[in-house]
Amino acid sequence: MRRVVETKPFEGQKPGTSGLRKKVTVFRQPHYLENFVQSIFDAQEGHAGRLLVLGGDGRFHNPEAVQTIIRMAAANGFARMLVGAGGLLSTPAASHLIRKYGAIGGIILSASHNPGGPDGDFGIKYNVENGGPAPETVTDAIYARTRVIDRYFITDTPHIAIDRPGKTALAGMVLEVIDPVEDYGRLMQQLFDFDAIADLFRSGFSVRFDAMHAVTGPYATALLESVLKAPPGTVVNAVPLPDFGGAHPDPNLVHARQLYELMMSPAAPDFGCASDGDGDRNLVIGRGQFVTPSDSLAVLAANAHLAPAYRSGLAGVARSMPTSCAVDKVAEALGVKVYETPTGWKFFASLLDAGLITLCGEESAGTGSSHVREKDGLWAILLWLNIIAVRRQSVAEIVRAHWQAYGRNYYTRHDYEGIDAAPAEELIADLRDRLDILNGARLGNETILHADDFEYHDPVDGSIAANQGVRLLFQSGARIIYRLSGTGTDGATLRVYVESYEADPARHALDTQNVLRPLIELSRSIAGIEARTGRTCPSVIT
Ligand code: VG1
Ligand code: CO
Repeated sequence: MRRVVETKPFEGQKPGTSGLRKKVTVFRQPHYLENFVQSIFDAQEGHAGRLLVLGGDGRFHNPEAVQTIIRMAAANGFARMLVGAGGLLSTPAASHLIRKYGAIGGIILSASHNPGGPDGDFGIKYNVENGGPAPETVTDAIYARTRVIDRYFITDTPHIAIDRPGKTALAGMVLEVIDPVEDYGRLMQQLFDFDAIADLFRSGFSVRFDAMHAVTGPYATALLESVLKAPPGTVVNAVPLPDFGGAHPDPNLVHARQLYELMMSPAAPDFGCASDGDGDRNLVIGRGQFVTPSDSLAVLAANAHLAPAYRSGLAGVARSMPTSCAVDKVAEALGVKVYETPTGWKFFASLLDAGLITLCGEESAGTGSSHVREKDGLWAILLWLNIIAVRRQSVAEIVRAHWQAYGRNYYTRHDYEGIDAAPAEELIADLRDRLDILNGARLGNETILHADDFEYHDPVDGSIAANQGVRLLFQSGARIIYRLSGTGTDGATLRVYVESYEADPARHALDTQNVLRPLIELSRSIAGIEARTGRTCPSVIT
């Protein structure tokens, strides 16, 4: 039955971040998970009698955490819970369930693209009633609670079977275990022309979807293979594993190397794609043609009207500040507004709720739309396939025609991972201190037109998010941006984003790192990266 357990305040998530991400070893400490879950519940007034959604990406510690959270939800007076069978739900599927069934919110167990396993990472995200990540008012309230918490509620229920769909009663709460794919699959069929995509597959168009042993395996297998009849084996690494098979479930050119190499080889299928741990990111690679996430957002915005859900056009678009300006050109051509937001999906969710935008995305391989309030990996891949099914062109043809029409934004992100937190913070602080000097500075062939620390004013609720990254905007249209990651669990990660614009089609097939080399060198010298961090090169280039 319901038990009250005494506990002590603890260090929860940092204010301003939308989830708690820590090593599994931290989460396994007595009361740690319980404290955070109780802090979430305590911060949500009126949760008694409501519905809660729960699922995760299947990583190590997922099963234990699901058991604990179900017992705590029952003890905290929730009326009903929807839990994905096997404890699985992708982030976008959880967002959809919250919205569709009117839940007060949902708990998603994932550390996204971070590695899993006993020595890997675990995480909890809390999404609110609109299906999106908790806004700062809520995360601040949760944080405040973690500083004073002194008890949590839990039931003594023995192990709860959640392997198969079904309904049970648990200490006054109705627990519904549901197929994690069904509702989401139905939504995708409403948005896209599944007949056209099935025709494309029937014509011999070949796809490889790398699920990276993470949560999208069951989703992609159900939709691509069972519904759309792509040949069996189209989805690889399809079974979610607690340690993702020992790899990082991060769909970038480092961790999805095998897929990249296949796509650049003579054996390449027509379309290669991948998603991350919790299914909200996407990577798209055509035969011989890598698509940067920033370009992907721009191409999807320019072509979305070819899919049924977006036939009547886009209300507006949004990109995170570090994302390349490629989509801005499309918005201009479409005559719609483009919003520039800080990194993180909660800012998009506010614009989506207000109906100001239909499509949005981030350079970190996240793209999404008004259909949910999270980025959605499989959705982006299906939109690409719907567009190809209508245009009947290869990815390379579509991307090159796009550059021809709008110009090309050469773009790269250099990550310096696992550096010490103190010098990383000093590096950013020092850039902030020098903004006045940088403003108008002439550096080689480039002049900085504008230097600032990005500050966002939400047009819907007027809230302000300051210190969102140092921007150097050059006269040529080039940009260099510096910010520190908010999602790592080892030291600090410095992200440097470098971009330049090229209108001339004769210069559209050049090597990105070569084109950007002078700017990359500037980015290193302006911030004194080597002197401050000891790093002579980034650990990940995307
Ligand atoms: C990273 C990405 C950011 C993304 C966030 C969550 O954050 O850069 O664009 O929104 O991860 O993605 P940061 O602070 O490390 O740069 V996921 O797939 O964890 O939900
Ligand atoms: Co993710």
